Amino acid sequence: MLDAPVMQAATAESLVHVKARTESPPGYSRVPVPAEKVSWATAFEAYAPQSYTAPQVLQNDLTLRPGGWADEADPVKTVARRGPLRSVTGRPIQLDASGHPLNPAGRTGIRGRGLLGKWGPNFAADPIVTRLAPLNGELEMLAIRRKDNGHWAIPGGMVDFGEDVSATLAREFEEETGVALDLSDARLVYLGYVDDPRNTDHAWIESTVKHKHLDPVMASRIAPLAGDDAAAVQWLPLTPENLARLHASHGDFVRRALASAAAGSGDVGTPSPDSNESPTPRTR
Ligand code: RP5
Repeated sequence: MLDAPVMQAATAESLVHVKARTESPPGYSRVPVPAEKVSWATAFEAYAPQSYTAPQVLQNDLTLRPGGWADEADPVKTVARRGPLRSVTGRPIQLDASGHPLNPAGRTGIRGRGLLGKWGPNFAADPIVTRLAPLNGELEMLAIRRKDNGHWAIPGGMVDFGEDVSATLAREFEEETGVALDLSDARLVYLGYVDDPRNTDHAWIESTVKHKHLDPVMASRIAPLAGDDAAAVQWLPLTPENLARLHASHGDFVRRALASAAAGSGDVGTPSPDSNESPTPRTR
């Protein structure tokens, strides 16, 4: 069962996005959405965004192609096939008049699915693994540099069809960093919406984020090596500057992990005060 603080985080603080309406991966052309017009509850008569769904998404329609990983082009057919769409927290997803799922964080300036395969929530898993640096005791996270935008990130990824999210956490961690690690005791720190640059009005990423802190012996036993999906891997010092530059909502996720550890066992050492501040509703 989910605990109350996590549910609260997933349904309130996280539902404000900035990157999902200001950053545009290749192929995306977003119309501007002023902060005061983000909410679907606010009238925005002039709002007429383009629709974009990447060719590789359309080519991987799982109802047409064996081994495909994307929903069909018509979201009405998707709901008929999959049943009502639900968020990772179990909350029902709202549909617009034409049957398109509505991004729970509001307008993004673009319709369609962009680079995302699923209508509505696309589920991801993010394993945060930390240690204290052997030389200076600084708190660090094993991070990867993403190939798509060059940003440092948690070594996470998408949940495969039918895959248990705990399996995704370990699989993605190993694929991205080359380290096979038992994450069964990792602590759940966040469940919900991700402010990802690929999000659209009708398709977005939601994640399960877990944290594990390695003691010096465990940390010394692993030898990270960047996998195919990563341009680089390294122990990244968790300074405020580095947290602010992380991909998507990953800086917020790490802050939540550190706050949660500090409130619980406090077994991650003492990060700098700024990197251990309480999560804010939206920082990017
Ligand atoms: C992020 O994108 C999620 O938090 C997760 O880390 C990642 C999943 O996408 P891919 O890495 O598979 O592209 O927003």
